[in-house]
Amino acid sequence: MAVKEVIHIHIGQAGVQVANACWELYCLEHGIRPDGIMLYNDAEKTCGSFFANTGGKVVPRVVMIDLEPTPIDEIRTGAYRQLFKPSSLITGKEDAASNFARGYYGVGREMIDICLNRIRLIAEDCHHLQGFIIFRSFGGGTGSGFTALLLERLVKDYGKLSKIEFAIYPSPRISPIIVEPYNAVLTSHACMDTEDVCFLFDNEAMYDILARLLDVPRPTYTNLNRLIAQVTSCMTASLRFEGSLNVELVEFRTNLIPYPRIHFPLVTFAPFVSPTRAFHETLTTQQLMMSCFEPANQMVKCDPRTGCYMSCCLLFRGDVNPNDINSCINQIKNMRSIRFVPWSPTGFKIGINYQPPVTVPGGDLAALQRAVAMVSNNSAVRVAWERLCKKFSVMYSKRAFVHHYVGEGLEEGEFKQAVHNIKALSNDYRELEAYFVIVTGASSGIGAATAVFLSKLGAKLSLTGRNVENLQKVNKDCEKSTSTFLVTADLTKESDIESIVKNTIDHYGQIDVLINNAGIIETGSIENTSLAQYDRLMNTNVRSLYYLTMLATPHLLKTKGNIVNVSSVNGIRSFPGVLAYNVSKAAVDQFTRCVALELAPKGVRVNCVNPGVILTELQKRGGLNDEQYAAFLERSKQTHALGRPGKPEEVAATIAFLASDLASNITAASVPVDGGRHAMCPR
Ligand SMILES: Nc1nc2c(ncn2[C@@H]2O[C@H](COP(=O)(O)OP(=O)(O)OP(=O)(O)O)[C@@H](O)[C@H]2O)c(=O)[nH]1
Ligand SMILES: [Mg+2]
Repeated sequence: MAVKEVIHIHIGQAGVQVANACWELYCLEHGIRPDGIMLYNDAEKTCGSFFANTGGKVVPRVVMIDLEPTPIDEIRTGAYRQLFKPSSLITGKEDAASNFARGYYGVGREMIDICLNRIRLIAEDCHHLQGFIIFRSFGGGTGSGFTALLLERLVKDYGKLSKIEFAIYPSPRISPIIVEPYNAVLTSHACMDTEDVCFLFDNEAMYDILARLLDVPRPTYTNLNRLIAQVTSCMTASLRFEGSLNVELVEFRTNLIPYPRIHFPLVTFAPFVSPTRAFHETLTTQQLMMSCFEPANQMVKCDPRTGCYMSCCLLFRGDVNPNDINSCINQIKNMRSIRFVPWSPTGFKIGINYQPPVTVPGGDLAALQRAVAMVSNNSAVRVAWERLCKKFSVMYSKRAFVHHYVGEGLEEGEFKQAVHNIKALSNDYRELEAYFVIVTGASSGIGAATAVFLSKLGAKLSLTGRNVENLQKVNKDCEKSTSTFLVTADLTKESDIESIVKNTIDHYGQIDVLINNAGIIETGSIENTSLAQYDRLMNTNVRSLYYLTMLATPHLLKTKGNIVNVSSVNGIRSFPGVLAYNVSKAAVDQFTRCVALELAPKGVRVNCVNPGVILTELQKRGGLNDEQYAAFLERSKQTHALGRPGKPEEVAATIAFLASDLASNITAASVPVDGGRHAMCPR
């Protein structure tokens, strides 16, 4: 098979220092001495993609660029000085002073052509160049500014070739540079369309991994960089060794990036075991996989359980059994905390490379038989952007430090555009996380309040009701940013119920929550009720809910969603004068519990709320005139322990809670929202 070459480009201090660690490890893995001589002639270990072979001696296909000399001088005089071609080590005289604009406009422009020439020389030496791997920091002036400039030019010169980036995300705990949020936001904005994939490595996350899991209480850049090298090595093993899946750079893009902007996959690695603990710990393939879903093992601090996955690749190396992987995948698919977007099949892409991991002697990681790097596109990564934008905005609100950038040629408007773009990016991610919720009876009362409440939380709503005009009014009150979809439906008609589910699925593709809210009340006792009344109440309050739930269940099983029914205090207590209503609401409570038990093994929760008197039109519509209604409200002060009737928003809040993951351990519950009325007995 033809070798497809990759050129590494290391930019700025962080990029260059990471190069030290990466190439040290690559050399160890491929049996290459620090002077580039191959230790043994093992065809399996040759690495034509990363190294050019010039007759017994190999030379990394790499360019290192820094606007100042110090970090690269260390390579020029270090242990690996004979490995790299001197012409591929490019330095200027003065750095970009932690200023994006200096790296992009100022000193960067003076260096760009020479860098492109050196890259071209290496590219000309390749037969099937597949792309570039770029290492740099977000926070430095060179890393942020010069990289943006270089990427622009690379796109012009090398169009379709992959540009994959490993970017060091700033941590105030490690670096004292105040303007890093500016640089990070400006560079992310500038590179949005020029890089294909960008893997973030948050210095703080890695610091914590070293301190907590690897017994390195005060990690240095060397420790951090060796960690990055291990993870990178695992991610690129298949590009370097023969006989494995995922052999091309472009596959990262194809497999992980559903939309061009959403190109910041989360990287997780396992196992993190220090050499002193290596004798006690052997992780099975299954334990290894499970650790990939531990936030502590991630390179960015965020909680993927709150986000959703668009794609997921597990890249194994060493002694792993494909059967173990497959059985573990099935287990993972059933975990509630792992949520995929509806349009992405819950497919896990697996790569296995049977070469065991290698570690640097005296390093922080134990040499183990197997390791895994997981790269997944999860929307939770947006918090990394939100953190940056927040810090950016605090400084920018006072225009602090802006003059340094303007002085180097950056227009002030760029600041606004950049932060706007990155905020939009985090909203793009947020959109992907939205929950899709059906609310019946949404045109008034508790249903309307619930719709408005949920819209504020970012839910995508499918609102149903009989009255279009009222539905449209409610829609106006909903947050503009969330989309609502209206289905006019009369729940006493089977075909209307069917169309609620069908239209919602056609429109949104999924259902996460069903809120069965619609219901009616009528007064009537055993002495004056009728079968017609019984049918009306049972049809609207029970039969419709029964049928809608039936139809929605297959979709809720797919999303491991949940159901909230709106019952009443009348479902759990008995009151005279509203007989059919009481019976219907008792049925709703029983229905809730039974369905909850049926669906619990499949991860779907079912609960109901039991409101007391709530200030809505319900009672009036149920047959009370103004005078009677006023008296009823007055009496409510006595019948509710809290001394007042409730508000629709209070019920909405409880529904939202039950529908959310905050209630992940609640099912089959009837939750009174009735000011304590259910507990009161006359005395
Ligand atoms: N992980 C890691 N981070 C580093 C290293 N060196 C610097 N950083 C981080 O990178 C950011 C600073 O950027 P540098 O790479 O030093 O800056 P530069 O690209 O050389 O740009 P200028 O010096 O401003 O021209 C800070 O967030 C540092 O914490 C390193 O060796 N490893
Ligand atoms: Mg520097």
